[in-house]
Amino acid sequence: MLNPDRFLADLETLRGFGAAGVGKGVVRPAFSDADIAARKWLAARMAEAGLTPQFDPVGNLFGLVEGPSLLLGSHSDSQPEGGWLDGALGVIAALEVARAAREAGGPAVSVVSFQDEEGRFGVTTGSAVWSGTLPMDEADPLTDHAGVTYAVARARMADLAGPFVDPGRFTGYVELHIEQGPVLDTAAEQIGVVTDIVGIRDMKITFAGQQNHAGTTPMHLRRDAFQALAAFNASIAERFRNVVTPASVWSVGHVSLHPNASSIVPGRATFSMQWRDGDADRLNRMEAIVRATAREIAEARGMELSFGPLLGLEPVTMDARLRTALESGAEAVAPGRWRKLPSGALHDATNVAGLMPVAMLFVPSIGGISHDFAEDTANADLVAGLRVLAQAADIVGRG
Ligand code: HGY
Ligand code: MN
Ligand code: MN
Ligand code: MN
Repeated sequence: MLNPDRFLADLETLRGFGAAGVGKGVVRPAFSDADIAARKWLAARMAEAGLTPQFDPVGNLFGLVEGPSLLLGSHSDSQPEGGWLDGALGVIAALEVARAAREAGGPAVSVVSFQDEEGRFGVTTGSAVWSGTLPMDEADPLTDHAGVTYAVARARMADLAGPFVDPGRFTGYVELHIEQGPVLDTAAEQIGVVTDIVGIRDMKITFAGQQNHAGTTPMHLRRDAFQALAAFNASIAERFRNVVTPASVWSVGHVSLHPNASSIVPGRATFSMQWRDGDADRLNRMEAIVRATAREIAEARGMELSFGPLLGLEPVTMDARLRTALESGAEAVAPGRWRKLPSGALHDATNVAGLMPVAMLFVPSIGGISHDFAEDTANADLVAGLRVLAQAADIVGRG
């Protein structure tokens, strides 16, 4: 029997790994001590549930049943400042559904916690490597913002690593997640059945000028890398204007100035430029504008310009059969209090969609807040999500 108390207790235990900041905040980036400890605990919890835990070479953790099964899960790494539910909810709900199914002779369900969904090294790195969209030799040289390579980070888990799990053993993938936006909370609804997931592009850009004394260098002679970055950021919205829609989004989320000192004209500015949209053509047109704008600014200001690797994922549509199962579950658990909606956040489901049918469901985020310590969801909504996931697994299992 599905046990909501056991599910909520496991979620609380997982929160204890990397608990930080105010409220229910979590700092558990991929391959950190807290993340590795959490994965070891998860593996033990899977084994107790009668699943066979298996780590792969990039830190993804599976809890497997024998024979063909439906795969449920999400990720258990967090943003550098994250909440307790982003990813964790889908993993622990999957564990509870699989455990209850084993106890009661329910459908064959396996569990996964993907690694580095939050993009310390790339975009949804663990599921991207597992699904083959990101070759290992391209992943290994990727660096985090401190310059640590993926190869070095994943070596921290080398003692746990087994072979990659064969995706062919899974009949489909369903991921429960918090919405991370305001739609369900504002409408006082409990469940969102996802229709599509946006696509994304993410690229590091560097302007290199001339580092110099901030007191003696006349303004007109400076080649100030921060001013180039500021000019880029100030002009990009206008440059995008004829291409984007109200659903398009972009962010400069990480900035690093060198040497980052009050009395030095910055010689180098490296920043992340990320953009998302539901339309692949539009993502490409935005890329052309990003590159052209950076080039023009570099030329006008005497900067050297370099672009890092362009990382990205295409928009995907959810599988109709799995979606219908989720819709039936939603109507049974939360009659009249659910809707269909697209996802503006990325998920491992995007990568898995290249291998098998996938679907997703959301529960509300209080105040629409996520990627912040304040992220939270009412217990009743967490449990509603668990119940819909279990019902959908049942429906799919019965064929
Ligand atoms: O950024 C995202 O959409 C995801 O939470 N990693
Ligand atoms: Mn997530
Ligand atoms: Mn996230
Ligand atoms: Mn001096």
